[in-house]
Amino acid sequence: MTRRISLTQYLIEQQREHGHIPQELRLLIEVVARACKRIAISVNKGALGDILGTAGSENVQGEVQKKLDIIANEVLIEANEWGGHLAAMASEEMDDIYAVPNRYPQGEYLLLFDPLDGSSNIDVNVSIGTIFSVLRKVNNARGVSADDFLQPGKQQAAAGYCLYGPQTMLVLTVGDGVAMFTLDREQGSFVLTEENVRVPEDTQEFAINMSNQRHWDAPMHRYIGECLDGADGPRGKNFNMRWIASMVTDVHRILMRGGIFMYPWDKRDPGKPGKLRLLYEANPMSFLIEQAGGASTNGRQRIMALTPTQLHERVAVVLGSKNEVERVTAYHLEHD
Ligand code: AHM
Ligand code: MG
Repeated sequence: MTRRISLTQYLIEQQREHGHIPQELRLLIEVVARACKRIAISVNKGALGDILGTAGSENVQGEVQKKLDIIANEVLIEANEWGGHLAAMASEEMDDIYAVPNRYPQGEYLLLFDPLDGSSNIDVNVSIGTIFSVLRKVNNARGVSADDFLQPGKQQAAAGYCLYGPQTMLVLTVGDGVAMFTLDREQGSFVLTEENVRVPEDTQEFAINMSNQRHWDAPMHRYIGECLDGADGPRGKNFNMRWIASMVTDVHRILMRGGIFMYPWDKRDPGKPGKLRLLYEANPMSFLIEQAGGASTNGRQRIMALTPTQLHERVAVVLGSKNEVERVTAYHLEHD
């Protein structure tokens, strides 16, 4: 059975015994966790907290913002701006970066987040989440700009998500495997419930929005076609399908029992590399999946090796059980 220790104790062990994280990073993760607890309270209130529905505004990507998108974004900023660990934050819901105001001390870290992932599920009471990623500001010059955030995902110091589901769970990596914490509401603290999470290398379960099938490229038709052919087809086995439309929830299932998640490039908007955001969604999820022994590519290259050129850059995503991700990637490379 997993040791029942708190997130604080886990992080202190990472700092003290394993030397994995400096104190500043530990405190930063604790603040993110505290913000997620506040978001969880709002999520749980639902209609009683007047948090459902749209806010009447659009984000930089032209998507209609939900009230909860905005609330979660504000909670994360307010919780993190004064602690002294951060130089700036960037969010899926903000056009530009948010530099820590001058009245607070400046730290060396950069925090990136998708404050409320799975927005289409908010109003229908289906699991949603918060995704976060931590980078170090490598440029020592004074001040901070969007360019400081344009680092490949392999440079992440930490990443994780908080899942607001039947249980509220925080899932974290600081580059030493993946740990999962469940919120104990009576104690008000996250308690370690899963350590050394491993994604099985093989799977018979895929996650993709099948309604986009007609827009896919040939390698995706081939891969999914073979899965659908089942035991009589070239794969010789049957596949099951799941699609929650909350990446946090689909990735959580894959961390727990394996599977492959795909949001590929498609012909609806040929100039757009994919739907999901590299910095706020693909990189942190790739870090978690790789730390659990899985793989993550954009169909051709390792996602965490990509150097972003803009803050809100999008990317195609294929992640999860290693052998399936390698197969999808090989199909793309063979086709090129
Ligand atoms: P969001 O950050 O605006 O919620 O969008 C991201 C979500 C992912 O969580 C999910 O995998 C995907 O969008 C679902 O897209 P679709 O509705 O096209 O199936
Ligand atoms: Mg999202």
